Amino acid sequence: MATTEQIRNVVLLGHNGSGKTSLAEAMLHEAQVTSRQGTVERGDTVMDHDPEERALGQSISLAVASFDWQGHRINLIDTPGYADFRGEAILGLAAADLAVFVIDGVAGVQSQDVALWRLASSMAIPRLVFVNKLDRERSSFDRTLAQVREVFSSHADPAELPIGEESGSLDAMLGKVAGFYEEEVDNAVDSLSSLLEPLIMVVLGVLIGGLVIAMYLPIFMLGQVI
Ligand SMILES: Nc1nc2c(ncn2[C@@H]2O[C@H](COP(=O)(O)OP(=O)(O)OP(=O)(O)O)[C@@H](O)[C@H]2O)c(=O)[nH]1
Ligand SMILES: [Mg+2]
Repeated sequence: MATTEQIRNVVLLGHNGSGKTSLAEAMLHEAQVTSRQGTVERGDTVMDHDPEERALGQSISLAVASFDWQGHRINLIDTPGYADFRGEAILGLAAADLAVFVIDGVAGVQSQDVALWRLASSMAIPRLVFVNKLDRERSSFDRTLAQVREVFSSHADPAELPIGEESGSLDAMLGKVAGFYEEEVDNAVDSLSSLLEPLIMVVLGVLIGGLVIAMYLPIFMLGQVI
């Protein structure tokens, strides 16, 4: 049983379709609340539980799910992004200790994001931005961060960095990782050869020396005998 100090009410906000429900689903799965991660496409997410939401593939009303994380109880509030349902987002904000703005990394900061940011700001609620859909083509973390700084706050600083731009193309991501390892291997080979070179010279010197002695010793001994 969590004490009041251990409870955090976190609201997910953002333009419609930015991925709030999908993110909530990933968090619930990561926290082992669900055994299988639901998707909006399959219509089996925890947060979009209403048959109408599932049929439409979009959230209509606010939904709450809880999970334990690092000694805290997180009450996660998913809200709809459509302007028509702004009232639900306001309700979520009213109960929140923290607002997580889920921003589409392809579309960037959109109209609903701006309206909701102003609202959260006027309510003095701490805000965090999550740049989503970075696996998609034409997504950009840097471009979105620049927009966030321009539109939301110039003080926005990244706390986590994504592994790579457009990592959706697995090739590009693996290419980068492979490139990194290639560099590592090249460096290792370089340092090994710089270590081995003097050793090879010494071995060669000993071999040549031995060969010279082996050739001239019988002649020298023969000279002694004669
Ligand atoms: N490629 C990709 N697609 C995503 C990602 N997150 C969400 N989506 C897709 O984006 C669409 C919208 O996702 P939702 O989770 O319903 O977005 P939402 O913010 O909850 O939308 P509303 O409830 O209508 O405000 C769905 O088709 C998701 O599968 C992501 O990180 N990458
Ligand atoms: Mg949703």
